Amino acid sequence: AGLDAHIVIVGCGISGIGAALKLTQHGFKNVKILEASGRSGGRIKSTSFGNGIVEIGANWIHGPSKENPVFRLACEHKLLDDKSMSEENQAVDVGGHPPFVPVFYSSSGKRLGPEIVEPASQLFSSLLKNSQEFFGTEIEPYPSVGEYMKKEIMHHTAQWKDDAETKRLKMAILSTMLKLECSICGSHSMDLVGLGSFGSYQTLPGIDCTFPGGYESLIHAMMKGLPQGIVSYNTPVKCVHWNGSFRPTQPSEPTYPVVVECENGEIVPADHVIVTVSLGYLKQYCQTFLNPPLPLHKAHSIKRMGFGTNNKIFLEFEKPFWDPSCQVISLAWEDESSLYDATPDVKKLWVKKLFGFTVQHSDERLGHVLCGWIAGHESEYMEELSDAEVKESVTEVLRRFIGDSTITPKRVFRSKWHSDLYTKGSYSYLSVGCSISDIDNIGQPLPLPGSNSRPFQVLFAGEATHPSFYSTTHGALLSGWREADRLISYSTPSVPGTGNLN
Ligand code: 6YU
Repeated sequence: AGLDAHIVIVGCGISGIGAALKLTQHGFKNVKILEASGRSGGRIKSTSFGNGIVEIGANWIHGPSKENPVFRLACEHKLLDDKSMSEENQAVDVGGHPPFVPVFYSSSGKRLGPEIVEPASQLFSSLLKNSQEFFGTEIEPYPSVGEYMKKEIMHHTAQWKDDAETKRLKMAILSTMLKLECSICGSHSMDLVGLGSFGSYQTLPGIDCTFPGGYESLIHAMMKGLPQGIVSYNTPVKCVHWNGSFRPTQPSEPTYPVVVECENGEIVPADHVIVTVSLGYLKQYCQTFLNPPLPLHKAHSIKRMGFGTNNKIFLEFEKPFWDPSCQVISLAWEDESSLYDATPDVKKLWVKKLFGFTVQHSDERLGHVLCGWIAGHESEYMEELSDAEVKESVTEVLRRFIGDSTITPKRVFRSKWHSDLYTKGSYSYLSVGCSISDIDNIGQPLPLPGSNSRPFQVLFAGEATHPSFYSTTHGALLSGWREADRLISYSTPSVPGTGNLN
Protein backbone atom coordinates (compact mmCIF):
# COMPACT_ATOMS: atom_id res chain seq x y z
CA ALA A 1 0.00 0.00 0.00
CA GLY A 2 3.02 2.31 0.42
CA LEU A 3 2.19 5.87 1.37
CA ASP A 4 -1.51 5.18 0.69
CA ALA A 5 -1.66 2.71 3.59
CA HIS A 6 -4.48 3.40 6.02
CA ILE A 7 -2.97 3.86 9.48
CA VAL A 8 -5.07 4.24 12.63
CA ILE A 9 -3.43 5.41 15.85
CA VAL A 10 -5.35 4.61 19.04
CA GLY A 11 -4.73 7.37 21.58
CA CYS A 12 -3.70 11.01 21.25
CA GLY A 13 -1.07 11.19 24.01
CA ILE A 14 2.50 12.21 23.23
CA SER A 15 3.37 8.78 21.76
CA GLY A 16 0.37 8.82 19.39
CA ILE A 17 1.01 12.42 18.34
CA GLY A 18 4.70 11.68 17.85
CA ALA A 19 3.90 8.69 15.62
CA ALA A 20 1.33 10.68 13.60
CA LEU A 21 3.75 13.57 13.06
CA LYS A 22 6.50 11.30 11.80
CA LEU A 23 4.17 9.41 9.48
CA THR A 24 2.45 12.47 7.99
CA GLN A 25 5.77 14.30 7.59
CA HIS A 26 7.04 11.25 5.74
CA GLY A 27 4.15 11.51 3.26
CA PHE A 28 1.60 8.99 4.56
CA LYS A 29 -1.75 10.31 3.37
CA ASN A 30 -4.25 8.29 5.39
CA VAL A 31 -3.37 8.66 9.05
CA LYS A 32 -6.14 8.93 11.62
CA ILE A 33 -6.02 9.21 15.42
CA LEU A 34 -8.92 7.85 17.48
CA GLU A 35 -8.98 9.39 20.96
CA ALA A 36 -11.34 8.29 23.71
CA SER A 37 -11.38 11.58 25.61
CA GLY A 38 -12.26 15.07 24.41
CA ARG A 39 -8.66 16.32 24.37
CA SER A 40 -5.11 15.63 23.21
CA GLY A 41 -2.19 15.03 25.57
CA GLY A 42 -3.32 12.06 27.69
CA ARG A 43 -1.13 12.03 30.79
CA ILE A 44 0.30 15.43 29.84
CA LYS A 45 -2.41 17.65 31.28
CA SER A 46 -2.13 21.21 32.61
CA THR A 47 -4.77 23.37 34.24
CA SER A 48 -5.14 26.79 35.88
CA PHE A 49 -4.98 26.87 39.66
CA GLY A 50 -4.30 29.85 41.90
CA ASN A 51 -3.20 32.50 39.43
CA GLY A 52 -0.90 30.14 37.56
CA ILE A 53 -0.75 26.78 35.84
CA VAL A 54 -0.30 23.41 37.55
CA GLU A 55 0.42 20.00 36.07
CA ILE A 56 -2.15 17.28 36.72
CA GLY A 57 0.08 14.71 35.02
CA ALA A 58 3.72 14.89 33.89
CA ASN A 59 5.64 17.57 35.76
CA TRP A 60 9.24 17.78 34.67
CA ILE A 61 11.37 17.09 31.64
CA HIS A 62 13.55 14.43 33.25
CA GLY A 63 17.13 14.97 32.12
CA PRO A 64 16.70 18.04 29.92
CA SER A 65 19.71 17.81 27.61
CA LYS A 66 20.35 17.20 23.91
CA GLU A 67 19.68 13.46 24.01
CA ASN A 68 16.18 14.03 25.37
CA PRO A 69 13.74 14.43 22.45
CA VAL A 70 11.14 16.19 24.61
CA PHE A 71 13.76 18.75 25.59
CA ARG A 72 14.80 19.20 21.95
CA LEU A 73 11.18 19.75 20.87
CA ALA A 74 10.53 22.13 23.77
CA CYS A 75 13.60 24.17 22.75
CA GLU A 76 12.59 24.18 19.07
CA HIS A 77 9.17 25.53 20.01
CA LYS A 78 10.72 28.02 22.50
CA LEU A 79 8.67 26.71 25.39
CA LEU A 80 11.34 26.82 28.11
CA ASP A 81 13.00 29.63 30.03
CA ASP A 82 16.65 30.59 29.49
CA LYS A 83 17.89 28.88 32.66
CA SER A 84 16.43 25.50 31.64
CA MET A 85 18.01 25.77 28.20
CA SER A 86 21.44 26.91 29.46
CA GLU A 87 24.47 24.70 28.80
CA GLU A 88 25.18 24.69 32.55
CA ASN A 89 21.76 23.28 33.34
CA GLN A 90 22.15 20.59 30.69
CA ALA A 91 25.55 19.52 31.98
CA VAL A 92 24.58 18.67 35.56
CA ASP A 93 23.81 14.99 36.13
CA VAL A 94 21.43 14.54 39.07
CA GLY A 95 20.88 10.81 38.51
CA GLY A 96 17.12 11.04 38.10
CA HIS A 97 16.25 12.90 41.30
CA PRO A 98 15.64 16.64 41.21
CA PRO A 99 18.26 18.19 43.51
CA PHE A 100 15.75 19.47 46.05
CA VAL A 101 16.80 20.04 49.63
CA PRO A 102 13.79 19.07 51.72
CA VAL A 103 12.78 20.81 54.91
CA PHE A 104 11.65 18.04 57.27
CA TYR A 105 8.96 18.45 59.91
CA SER A 106 8.03 15.76 62.41
CA SER A 107 4.53 14.79 63.51
CA SER A 108 5.09 16.54 66.84
CA GLY A 109 5.53 19.84 65.06
CA LYS A 110 9.34 20.07 65.13
CA ARG A 111 11.54 21.18 62.28
CA LEU A 112 14.35 18.63 62.01
CA GLY A 113 17.91 19.87 61.76
CA PRO A 114 20.58 18.76 59.25
CA GLU A 115 22.31 16.63 61.92
CA ILE A 116 19.28 14.33 61.79
CA VAL A 117 18.20 14.68 58.16
CA GLU A 118 21.56 14.43 56.42
CA PRO A 119 22.86 11.09 57.74
CA ALA A 120 19.49 9.49 56.97
CA SER A 121 19.22 10.93 53.48
CA GLN A 122 22.85 10.13 52.63
CA LEU A 123 22.36 6.52 53.68
CA PHE A 124 19.18 6.29 51.62
CA SER A 125 20.77 7.80 48.49
CA SER A 126 23.78 5.52 48.62
CA LEU A 127 21.65 2.39 49.13
CA LEU A 128 19.30 3.42 46.32
CA LYS A 129 22.29 3.84 44.03
CA ASN A 130 23.52 0.36 45.07
CA SER A 131 20.12 -1.11 44.32
CA GLN A 132 20.40 0.03 40.70
CA GLU A 133 23.68 -1.80 40.26
CA PHE A 134 22.25 -5.32 40.17
CA PHE A 135 20.87 -4.78 36.67
CA GLY A 136 22.83 -6.89 34.19
CA THR A 137 24.74 -8.79 36.91
CA GLU A 138 22.34 -11.75 37.13
CA ILE A 139 22.57 -11.38 40.91
CA GLU A 140 19.52 -10.41 42.93
CA PRO A 141 19.96 -10.84 46.70
CA TYR A 142 16.29 -10.00 47.33
CA PRO A 143 13.36 -9.98 44.89
CA SER A 144 12.43 -6.32 45.45
CA VAL A 145 14.04 -2.93 45.92
CA GLY A 146 11.95 -2.49 49.09
CA GLU A 147 13.22 -5.67 50.78
CA TYR A 148 16.81 -4.87 49.84
CA MET A 149 16.58 -1.28 51.07
CA LYS A 150 14.88 -2.25 54.33
CA LYS A 151 17.40 -5.01 55.13
CA GLU A 152 20.35 -2.77 54.31
CA ILE A 153 18.92 0.14 56.30
CA MET A 154 18.42 -2.09 59.35
CA HIS A 155 21.98 -3.38 58.98
CA HIS A 156 23.54 0.09 58.72
CA THR A 157 21.44 1.82 61.35
CA ALA A 158 22.22 -0.93 63.88
CA GLN A 159 25.72 0.57 63.97
CA TRP A 160 24.53 4.12 64.63
CA LYS A 161 25.26 5.27 68.18
CA ASP A 162 22.27 7.59 68.47
CA ASP A 163 19.95 7.93 71.43
CA ALA A 164 16.53 6.32 71.01
CA GLU A 165 14.78 9.58 70.11
CA THR A 166 17.28 10.50 67.36
CA LYS A 167 17.17 7.00 65.94
CA ARG A 168 13.40 7.07 65.84
CA LEU A 169 13.44 10.35 63.92
CA LYS A 170 16.01 9.06 61.45
CA MET A 171 13.93 5.92 60.87
CA ALA A 172 10.89 8.10 60.27
CA ILE A 173 12.86 10.07 57.64
CA LEU A 174 13.93 6.83 55.96
CA SER A 175 10.28 5.69 55.81
CA THR A 176 9.36 9.01 54.18
CA MET A 177 12.09 8.48 51.62
CA LEU A 178 10.68 5.06 50.77
CA LYS A 179 7.27 6.69 50.26
CA LEU A 180 8.86 9.32 48.00
CA GLU A 181 10.42 6.51 46.00
CA CYS A 182 6.93 4.93 45.65
CA SER A 183 5.77 8.20 44.09
CA ILE A 184 8.75 8.28 41.75
CA CYS A 185 8.19 4.67 40.65
CA GLY A 186 4.40 4.96 40.63
CA SER A 187 4.21 1.88 42.83
CA HIS A 188 2.15 1.00 45.91
CA SER A 189 5.22 -0.22 47.79
CA MET A 190 8.89 -0.56 46.95
CA ASP A 191 8.40 -4.24 47.87
CA LEU A 192 6.66 -4.56 44.49
CA VAL A 193 9.51 -3.04 42.45
CA GLY A 194 11.92 -5.67 41.08
CA LEU A 195 15.51 -5.36 42.30
CA GLY A 196 17.34 -7.02 39.40
CA SER A 197 15.72 -4.79 36.77
CA PHE A 198 15.70 -1.53 38.78
CA GLY A 199 18.83 -0.23 37.07
CA SER A 200 17.30 -0.65 33.61
CA TYR A 201 15.74 2.81 33.93
CA GLN A 202 18.22 5.27 32.49
CA THR A 203 18.63 8.88 33.41
CA LEU A 204 19.91 11.67 31.21
CA PRO A 205 21.96 14.68 32.28
CA GLY A 206 20.31 18.01 33.00
CA ILE A 207 18.51 19.49 36.01
CA ASP A 208 14.82 18.58 35.64
CA CYS A 209 12.86 21.56 34.39
CA THR A 210 9.23 22.56 33.90
CA PHE A 211 7.28 24.36 31.17
CA PRO A 212 6.42 27.95 32.19
CA GLY A 213 3.30 27.79 29.99
CA GLY A 214 2.38 24.26 31.14
CA TYR A 215 3.51 20.84 29.78
CA GLU A 216 0.45 20.99 27.55
CA SER A 217 2.04 23.88 25.62
CA LEU A 218 4.24 21.16 24.08
CA ILE A 219 1.17 19.18 23.01
CA HIS A 220 -0.41 22.29 21.46
CA ALA A 221 2.79 23.03 19.55
CA MET A 222 3.04 19.43 18.29
CA MET A 223 -0.63 19.34 17.27
CA LYS A 224 -0.08 22.36 15.02
CA GLY A 225 2.17 20.18 12.85
CA LEU A 226 -0.62 17.66 12.10
CA PRO A 227 -3.12 17.99 9.25
CA GLN A 228 -6.47 19.44 10.36
CA GLY A 229 -9.19 16.96 11.32
CA ILE A 230 -6.83 14.01 11.75
CA VAL A 231 -8.10 13.30 15.30
CA SER A 232 -11.55 11.96 16.15
CA TYR A 233 -12.16 12.92 19.80
CA ASN A 234 -14.65 11.20 22.14
CA THR A 235 -14.16 8.04 20.10
CA PRO A 236 -13.13 5.21 22.42
CA VAL A 237 -11.95 2.11 20.60
CA LYS A 238 -13.63 -1.07 21.79
CA CYS A 239 -11.80 -3.73 19.83
CA VAL A 240 -9.07 -4.06 17.23
CA HIS A 241 -9.95 -6.96 14.90
CA TRP A 242 -6.78 -8.15 13.20
CA ASN A 243 -5.63 -11.02 11.01
CA GLY A 244 -8.67 -10.52 8.79
CA SER A 245 -10.96 -11.57 11.62
CA PHE A 246 -13.57 -8.95 10.74
CA ARG A 247 -15.59 -9.83 7.64
CA PRO A 248 -17.30 -7.07 5.61
CA THR A 249 -21.11 -7.38 5.52
CA GLN A 250 -21.26 -6.75 1.76
CA PRO A 251 -19.04 -8.84 -0.53
CA SER A 252 -18.36 -5.66 -2.57
CA GLU A 253 -16.67 -3.93 0.41
CA PRO A 254 -12.87 -4.05 0.38
CA THR A 255 -11.21 -6.24 3.01
CA TYR A 256 -8.51 -4.80 5.23
CA PRO A 257 -6.18 -6.77 7.46
CA VAL A 258 -7.35 -4.77 10.47
CA VAL A 259 -10.69 -3.25 11.43
CA VAL A 260 -11.08 -0.96 14.41
CA GLU A 261 -14.42 -1.13 16.17
CA CYS A 262 -15.33 1.93 18.23
CA GLU A 263 -17.65 2.09 21.27
CA ASN A 264 -20.05 4.25 19.23
CA GLY A 265 -20.42 1.48 16.65
CA GLU A 266 -18.18 3.16 14.07
CA ILE A 267 -15.99 0.77 12.09
CA VAL A 268 -12.64 2.03 10.81
CA PRO A 269 -10.71 -0.22 8.41
CA ALA A 270 -6.92 -0.06 8.37
CA ASP A 271 -3.74 -1.61 7.05
CA HIS A 272 -1.92 -0.88 10.31
CA VAL A 273 -3.02 0.17 13.79
CA ILE A 274 -0.68 1.68 16.37
CA VAL A 275 -2.05 1.08 19.88
CA THR A 276 -0.79 3.67 22.40
CA VAL A 277 -3.25 3.15 25.27
CA SER A 278 -1.75 3.01 28.78
CA LEU A 279 -0.56 -0.23 30.33
CA GLY A 280 -3.29 0.24 32.95
CA TYR A 281 -5.93 0.20 30.21
CA LEU A 282 -4.33 -2.81 28.49
CA LYS A 283 -4.24 -4.70 31.79
CA GLN A 284 -7.96 -4.16 32.31
CA TYR A 285 -9.09 -4.96 28.75
CA CYS A 286 -6.39 -7.46 27.81
CA GLN A 287 -8.93 -10.19 26.94
CA THR A 288 -11.27 -8.09 24.81
CA PHE A 289 -9.29 -5.23 23.27
CA LEU A 290 -7.92 -7.43 20.49
CA ASN A 291 -9.61 -10.08 18.39
CA PRO A 292 -8.04 -12.63 18.08
CA PRO A 293 -6.83 -12.02 21.66
CA LEU A 294 -3.24 -11.14 22.40
CA PRO A 295 -0.78 -14.05 22.18
CA LEU A 296 -0.09 -15.45 25.62
CA HIS A 297 3.53 -14.27 25.88
CA LYS A 298 2.32 -10.72 25.38
CA ALA A 299 -0.68 -11.08 27.70
CA HIS A 300 1.54 -12.52 30.44
CA SER A 301 4.02 -9.66 30.16
CA ILE A 302 1.19 -7.12 30.36
CA LYS A 303 -0.03 -8.84 33.50
CA ARG A 304 3.43 -9.07 35.08
CA MET A 305 4.59 -5.55 34.47
CA GLY A 306 3.78 -2.98 37.16
CA PHE A 307 1.45 -0.03 36.72
CA GLY A 308 0.52 1.99 39.80
CA THR A 309 -0.87 5.30 40.90
CA ASN A 310 0.83 8.54 41.83
CA ASN A 311 -1.43 11.52 42.53
CA LYS A 312 -1.01 15.16 43.38
CA ILE A 313 -2.98 17.31 45.83
CA PHE A 314 -2.71 21.05 45.13
CA LEU A 315 -3.35 23.52 47.93
CA GLU A 316 -3.64 27.26 47.48
CA PHE A 317 -2.88 29.64 50.39
CA GLU A 318 -3.47 33.33 50.96
CA LYS A 319 0.07 33.69 52.33
CA PRO A 320 3.02 31.28 52.48
CA PHE A 321 3.89 29.70 55.83
CA TRP A 322 7.17 28.39 54.37
CA ASP A 323 10.49 30.23 53.85
CA PRO A 324 11.08 31.82 50.45
CA SER A 325 13.98 29.41 49.77
CA CYS A 326 11.95 26.28 50.64
CA GLN A 327 11.46 23.83 47.71
CA VAL A 328 10.07 20.77 49.48
CA ILE A 329 8.31 20.27 52.82
CA SER A 330 8.74 16.64 53.93
CA LEU A 331 6.80 14.84 56.65
CA ALA A 332 8.33 12.42 59.16
CA TRP A 333 5.80 10.41 61.20
CA GLU A 334 7.41 9.83 64.56
CA ASP A 335 5.44 6.70 65.31
CA GLU A 336 7.06 4.95 62.33
CA SER A 337 9.83 3.37 64.30
CA SER A 338 9.94 0.44 61.91
CA LEU A 339 10.35 1.13 58.23
CA TYR A 340 7.30 1.03 56.09
CA ASP A 341 6.10 2.56 52.86
CA ALA A 342 2.60 1.05 52.74
CA THR A 343 0.11 1.80 55.49
CA PRO A 344 -1.50 -1.19 57.28
CA ASP A 345 -4.99 0.34 57.07
CA VAL A 346 -5.52 2.30 53.87
CA LYS A 347 -8.88 3.79 54.84
CA LYS A 348 -7.83 5.05 58.27
CA LEU A 349 -4.24 5.93 57.54
CA TRP A 350 -4.23 6.93 53.85
CA VAL A 351 -2.89 10.40 54.58
CA LYS A 352 0.31 8.93 56.08
CA LYS A 353 1.40 7.90 52.61
CA LEU A 354 1.76 11.58 51.64
CA PHE A 355 5.52 12.05 51.80
CA GLY A 356 5.40 15.80 51.54
CA PHE A 357 4.79 18.84 49.37
CA THR A 358 6.75 20.54 46.63
CA VAL A 359 6.41 24.32 46.48
CA GLN A 360 4.65 24.89 43.20
CA HIS A 361 4.39 28.66 43.17
CA SER A 362 5.30 31.15 45.79
CA ASP A 363 4.91 34.65 44.51
CA GLU A 364 2.37 37.45 44.58
CA ARG A 365 1.64 37.07 40.87
CA LEU A 366 1.12 33.28 40.61
CA GLY A 367 -0.17 32.75 44.14
CA HIS A 368 1.08 30.46 46.91
CA VAL A 369 0.55 26.86 45.90
CA LEU A 370 1.87 23.60 47.37
CA CYS A 371 1.67 20.23 45.65
CA GLY A 372 1.29 17.16 47.90
CA TRP A 373 2.43 13.80 46.46
CA ILE A 374 0.81 10.48 47.28
CA ALA A 375 1.25 7.06 45.68
CA GLY A 376 -0.25 3.60 45.95
CA HIS A 377 -3.53 2.20 47.19
CA GLU A 378 -3.73 5.08 49.68
CA SER A 379 -3.72 7.42 46.71
CA GLU A 380 -6.41 5.37 44.96
CA TYR A 381 -8.54 5.51 48.12
CA MET A 382 -8.01 9.28 48.32
CA GLU A 383 -9.63 9.54 44.86
CA GLU A 384 -12.89 8.19 46.31
CA LEU A 385 -13.13 10.84 49.05
CA SER A 386 -14.93 14.17 48.69
CA ASP A 387 -12.96 17.40 48.19
CA ALA A 388 -13.97 18.47 51.71
CA GLU A 389 -12.63 15.23 53.26
CA VAL A 390 -9.30 15.55 51.45
CA LYS A 391 -9.01 19.21 52.42
CA GLU A 392 -9.75 18.43 56.06
CA SER A 393 -7.25 15.56 56.33
CA VAL A 394 -4.42 17.40 54.59
CA THR A 395 -5.03 20.61 56.56
CA GLU A 396 -4.91 18.62 59.80
CA VAL A 397 -1.57 17.10 58.77
CA LEU A 398 -0.08 20.48 57.88
CA ARG A 399 -1.27 22.10 61.11
CA ARG A 400 0.16 19.26 63.16
CA PHE A 401 3.56 19.07 61.42
CA ILE A 402 4.16 22.80 61.06
CA GLY A 403 2.77 23.41 64.56
CA ASP A 404 0.43 26.17 63.40
CA SER A 405 -3.29 25.69 63.94
CA THR A 406 -4.19 28.65 61.73
CA ILE A 407 -2.97 27.07 58.47
CA THR A 408 -5.98 26.95 56.15
CA PRO A 409 -5.82 26.35 52.41
CA LYS A 410 -8.12 28.51 50.29
CA ARG A 411 -8.64 25.82 47.73
CA VAL A 412 -7.73 22.17 47.17
CA PHE A 413 -7.61 20.27 43.90
CA ARG A 414 -6.28 16.75 43.22
CA SER A 415 -5.56 14.44 40.34
CA LYS A 416 -7.47 11.16 40.05
CA TRP A 417 -5.41 9.02 37.69
CA HIS A 418 -6.64 5.67 38.93
CA SER A 419 -10.30 6.45 38.26
CA ASP A 420 -9.47 7.94 34.86
CA LEU A 421 -11.28 5.44 32.60
CA TYR A 422 -8.69 5.67 29.84
CA THR A 423 -5.53 5.60 31.92
CA LYS A 424 -6.29 3.51 35.05
CA GLY A 425 -3.26 4.70 36.99
CA SER A 426 -0.17 6.81 36.45
CA TYR A 427 2.79 5.02 34.89
CA SER A 428 4.62 1.74 34.65
CA TYR A 429 7.48 0.15 36.56
CA LEU A 430 9.25 -3.20 36.39
CA SER A 431 7.71 -5.23 39.16
CA VAL A 432 9.08 -8.24 41.02
CA GLY A 433 9.56 -11.14 38.60
CA CYS A 434 9.66 -8.83 35.58
CA SER A 435 12.52 -8.09 33.24
CA ILE A 436 13.06 -5.86 30.24
CA SER A 437 12.06 -8.82 28.04
CA ASP A 438 8.53 -8.11 29.29
CA ILE A 439 8.82 -4.58 27.89
CA ASP A 440 10.08 -6.03 24.60
CA ASN A 441 7.17 -8.47 24.52
CA ILE A 442 4.61 -5.73 25.11
CA GLY A 443 6.15 -3.60 22.36
CA GLN A 444 6.34 -6.38 19.76
CA PRO A 445 4.08 -5.88 16.74
CA LEU A 446 1.50 -8.43 15.58
CA PRO A 447 2.10 -10.50 13.57
CA LEU A 448 5.86 -10.48 13.33
CA PRO A 449 7.46 -10.81 9.87
CA GLY A 450 7.94 -14.45 8.96
CA SER A 451 4.45 -15.54 9.88
CA ASN A 452 1.99 -16.36 7.09
CA SER A 453 -0.05 -13.21 7.65
CA ARG A 454 0.76 -9.68 6.58
CA PRO A 455 3.18 -8.37 9.23
CA PHE A 456 2.81 -5.31 11.43
CA GLN A 457 -0.98 -5.16 11.47
CA VAL A 458 -1.04 -4.05 15.09
CA LEU A 459 1.87 -2.13 16.58
CA PHE A 460 2.36 -1.05 20.21
CA ALA A 461 3.77 2.23 21.51
CA GLY A 462 3.42 4.21 24.75
CA GLU A 463 5.66 4.81 27.76
CA ALA A 464 5.43 1.20 28.98
CA THR A 465 7.07 -0.06 25.77
CA HIS A 466 10.36 1.82 26.12
CA PRO A 467 13.12 -0.38 27.62
CA SER A 468 15.04 2.36 29.44
CA PHE A 469 12.83 5.45 29.59
CA TYR A 470 9.53 3.79 30.65
CA SER A 471 7.35 6.06 32.82
CA THR A 472 8.45 9.25 31.08
CA THR A 473 7.26 11.56 28.34
CA HIS A 474 10.49 11.14 26.36
CA GLY A 475 10.14 7.35 26.55
CA ALA A 476 6.59 7.67 25.25
CA LEU A 477 7.63 9.99 22.41
CA LEU A 478 10.53 7.76 21.38
CA SER A 479 8.21 4.73 21.34
CA GLY A 480 5.80 6.53 18.99
CA TRP A 481 8.66 7.45 16.68
CA ARG A 482 9.95 3.85 16.84
CA GLU A 483 6.64 2.43 15.60
CA ALA A 484 6.28 5.12 12.92
CA ASP A 485 9.80 4.24 11.73
CA ARG A 486 8.87 0.57 11.66
CA LEU A 487 6.00 1.34 9.28
CA ILE A 488 8.12 3.71 7.25
CA SER A 489 10.80 1.04 6.70
CA TYR A 490 8.15 -1.58 5.94
CA SER A 491 5.98 0.47 3.60
CA THR A 492 8.66 2.47 1.81
CA PRO A 493 11.74 0.24 1.87
CA SER A 494 13.54 2.29 -0.75
CA VAL A 495 13.74 5.38 1.47
CA PRO A 496 17.16 5.41 3.15
CA GLY A 497 17.87 6.30 6.77
CA THR A 498 14.46 5.59 8.21
CA GLY A 499 15.04 2.21 9.70
CA ASN A 500 15.91 3.16 13.25
CA LEU A 501 13.73 0.98 15.44
CA ASN A 502 15.36 1.79 18.79
C1 6YU B 1 7.83 12.73 32.69
C2 6YU B 1 7.27 13.71 34.77
N1 6YU B 1 5.40 12.69 36.03
C3 6YU B 1 3.14 12.40 36.96
C4 6YU B 1 1.87 11.88 36.87
C5 6YU B 1 1.54 11.11 35.74
C6 6YU B 1 2.48 10.84 34.75
N2 6YU B 1 4.77 11.15 33.87
P1 6YU B 1 -1.04 8.62 27.34
O1 6YU B 1 -1.77 7.95 28.42
O2 6YU B 1 -0.59 10.00 27.56
O3 6YU B 1 -1.88 8.58 26.00
C7 6YU B 1 -2.74 7.52 25.67
C8 6YU B 1 -4.03 8.08 25.12
O4 6YU B 1 -4.86 6.97 24.77
C9 6YU B 1 -4.83 8.91 26.13
O5 6YU B 1 -5.12 10.18 25.59
C10 6YU B 1 -6.11 8.09 26.36
O6 6YU B 1 -7.25 8.89 26.57
C11 6YU B 1 -6.20 7.31 25.06
N3 6YU B 1 -6.97 6.07 25.16
C12 6YU B 1 -6.98 5.15 26.14
N4 6YU B 1 -7.83 4.15 25.87
C13 6YU B 1 -8.36 4.43 24.67
C14 6YU B 1 -9.31 3.78 23.83
N5 6YU B 1 -9.88 2.63 24.19
N6 6YU B 1 -9.65 4.35 22.65
C15 6YU B 1 -9.07 5.51 22.25
N7 6YU B 1 -8.18 6.18 23.01
C16 6YU B 1 -7.82 5.64 24.19
N8 6YU B 1 6.76 11.86 32.79
O7 6YU B 1 8.60 12.66 31.75
N9 6YU B 1 8.04 13.64 33.69
O8 6YU B 1 7.50 14.56 35.66
C17 6YU B 1 6.20 12.79 34.93
C18 6YU B 1 4.12 12.15 36.00
C19 6YU B 1 0.93 12.15 37.95
C20 6YU B 1 0.19 10.56 35.58
C21 6YU B 1 3.82 11.38 34.89
C22 6YU B 1 5.93 11.92 33.87
C23 6YU B 1 4.57 10.11 32.88
C24 6YU B 1 4.13 10.67 31.51
O9 6YU B 1 3.04 11.54 31.71
C25 6YU B 1 3.70 9.52 30.62
O10 6YU B 1 4.75 8.57 30.56
C26 6YU B 1 3.40 9.96 29.18
O11 6YU B 1 2.69 11.16 29.12
C27 6YU B 1 2.59 8.83 28.52
O12 6YU B 1 2.30 9.11 27.19
P2 6YU B 1 1.60 7.98 26.28
O13 6YU B 1 1.37 8.57 24.96
O14 6YU B 1 2.36 6.73 26.39
O15 6YU B 1 0.22 7.67 27.02
C28 6YU B 1 14.58 3.94 38.80
C29 6YU B 1 13.29 3.84 38.45
C30 6YU B 1 12.05 3.85 38.24
C31 6YU B 1 11.51 4.43 37.04
N10 6YU B 1 10.70 5.54 37.29
C32 6YU B 1 11.36 6.80 37.23
C33 6YU B 1 10.41 7.90 37.46
C34 6YU B 1 10.25 8.83 36.33
C35 6YU B 1 8.82 9.08 35.97
N11 6YU B 1 8.28 10.04 36.82
C36 6YU B 1 7.22 10.60 36.67
C37 6YU B 1 6.88 11.59 37.57
C38 6YU B 1 6.09 12.57 37.34
C39 6YU B 1 5.94 13.43 38.47
